[in-house]
Amino acid sequence: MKDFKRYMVTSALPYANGPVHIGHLAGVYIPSDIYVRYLRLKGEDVKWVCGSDEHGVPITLKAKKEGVSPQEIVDRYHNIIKQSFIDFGISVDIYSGTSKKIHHETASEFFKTLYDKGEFIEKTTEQYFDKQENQFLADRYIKGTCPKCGNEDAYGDQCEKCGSTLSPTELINPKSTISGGELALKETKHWYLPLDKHEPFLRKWILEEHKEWKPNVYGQCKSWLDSGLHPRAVTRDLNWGVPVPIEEAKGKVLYVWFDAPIGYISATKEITNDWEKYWKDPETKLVHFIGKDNIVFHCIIFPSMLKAEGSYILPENVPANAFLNLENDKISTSRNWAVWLHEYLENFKDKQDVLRYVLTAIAPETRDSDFTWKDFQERNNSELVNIFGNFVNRTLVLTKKYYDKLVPTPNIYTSEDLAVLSEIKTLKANIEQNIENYKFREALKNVMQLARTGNKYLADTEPWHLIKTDAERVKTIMYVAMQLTANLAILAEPFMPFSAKKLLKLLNIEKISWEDAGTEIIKAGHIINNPELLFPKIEDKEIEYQINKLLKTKEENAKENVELTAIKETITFDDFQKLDIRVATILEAEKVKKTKKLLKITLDTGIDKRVVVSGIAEFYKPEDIIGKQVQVLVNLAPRKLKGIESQGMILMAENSEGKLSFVSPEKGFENGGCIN
Ligand code: B3M
Ligand code: ZN
Repeated sequence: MKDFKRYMVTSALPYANGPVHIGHLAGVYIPSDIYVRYLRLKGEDVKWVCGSDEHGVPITLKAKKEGVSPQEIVDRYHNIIKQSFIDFGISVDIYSGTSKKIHHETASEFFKTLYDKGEFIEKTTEQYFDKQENQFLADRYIKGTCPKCGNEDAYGDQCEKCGSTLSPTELINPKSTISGGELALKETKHWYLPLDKHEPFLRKWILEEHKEWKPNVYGQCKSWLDSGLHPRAVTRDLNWGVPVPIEEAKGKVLYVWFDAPIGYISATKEITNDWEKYWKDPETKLVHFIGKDNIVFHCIIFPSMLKAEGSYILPENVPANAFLNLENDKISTSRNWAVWLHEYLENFKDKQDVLRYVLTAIAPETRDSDFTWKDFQERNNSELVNIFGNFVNRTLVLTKKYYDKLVPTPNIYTSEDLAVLSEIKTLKANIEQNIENYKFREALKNVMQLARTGNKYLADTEPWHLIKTDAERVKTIMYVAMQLTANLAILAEPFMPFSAKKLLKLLNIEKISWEDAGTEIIKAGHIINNPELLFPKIEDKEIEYQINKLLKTKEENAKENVELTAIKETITFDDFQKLDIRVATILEAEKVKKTKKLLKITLDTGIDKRVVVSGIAEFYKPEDIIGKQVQVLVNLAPRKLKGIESQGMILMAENSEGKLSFVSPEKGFENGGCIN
């Protein structure tokens, strides 16, 4: 392992178009906070930066919708996010933002350097232009019919029904999602970063030199590299962002993913004149904390930019996490399926550490994980209250009771005492190793193990009985328990800083450092303060309140979905008459190979036998639907899906959650019967 002189830590810049929720905390901000707090306690030279990502199309759209300027949106959410971070003890050295002048200058300069070095290629291509809105559209804002599965709601970059990656020009009947209007292809010139040129370097740097990266990160990089890199446009036709600093590119801005990571550098400039030391000296260890959807940007694109620039160091590690779900459902801002940090605090005042604890204990470090309110309560009551809190409280209360808050002088240690004291050392070493390897869940388990050890030690030695028969022995026991408690205050600090601080106050200790941990920290004769409870119990009714709140959200979403799909535009009877819908019976069904959703179904329509390919495999097993009667649109123009000609469409009902169901006639209807 290389020895580093200093650390530069970055955490993904949250988009300033919404508040932050538990998923953000669990995935990125708590892990990085633990890491940095640990480094600081060790006395390392570390800078940690974050800020809002204030560019990009979603922000401009939100602004348009509300009839305000993008800057207004950005300022609003920047402040909310910043406050949430402060409230939860996310101890960044700076929470900046990418609409600041210093960032515009830094990003602009960075682009200019690459431009002058000839690191870009220029390409003129045809892109979709929304005539009504008078703007080019990002792929996500174009919708149309998927050429592969016929889904009419496919996006310009992806079809969510069949999972194919698309480009907007592949869509049939593309429309603007902003104006709903027609699109025209128009020529436009952009600057591309030739990732293909950097491929050999990336292969060597990641695949050979960074085999220690987390398997999910390494694996994603490998699969990107193996499928071949292509030039990637780093400019956009948009009026919100960092203007491209060349004459020819008037009216264009830098692609948000080009400027955002440079935001890390801009923010560092704001906090130290020595910023270059942190970004350019090979003795600096650069670590990016991110979520899994940002891997390619931090492992492939940003490093290519840094490499092309030439004077920067590259990240030593990119410990990306998977996603956190909420009550078994994907967290979603648009469906309001989230626990928002500012709302949490309204209901659980002063319980930041409980959330920090639970989110670390269930952190999505290797795969997606699930937050449930029941588990939250359970972990608080049976772990924080019963184990950690209980041990600490017993130690403090007994010390007050037996010695009037004075730490007693120990006598000779028994093997039991020595075992406990040496376990502190072992656990400290384990915690260090786990934190340094980004295994924060494990590290937290080590901390809890220390509290468990303390509880067991007291339960085994029973000072409350012994005090009547062997008061001298109790002095040693309480002295050892006190050392354990003080060690807990240090070792738990990175994870639960508020409780650690409170505990230190109860112990009447002012300054701590990581170095002290593992030793006998509190001297005999030291006077502690009056005991107080660290963690109160969480009652059933508090949890029921949260669960009900989520149930309400579910109901509202369902209602809204029904409203959304309720009424299409009016058509005439003649329009309807054009549809030839028949009753048919399913004769055969099988899965279409290499697809998740498609079934190949042979039908008896009463008129003929025909094959239809239908996207229902997630809801029906082939063997279960043979013999079933369904409704089929028989005069739909045939089309090929995965090489199979589909001659019609089975009508399905879709509910608010996207579940599909056949619309079957009552039993035993004759095939070929018309629906009209
Ligand atoms: N703004 C966050 C996200 O994808 C994105 C991170 C930028 S880090 C430079 O949610
Ligand atoms: Zn599709």
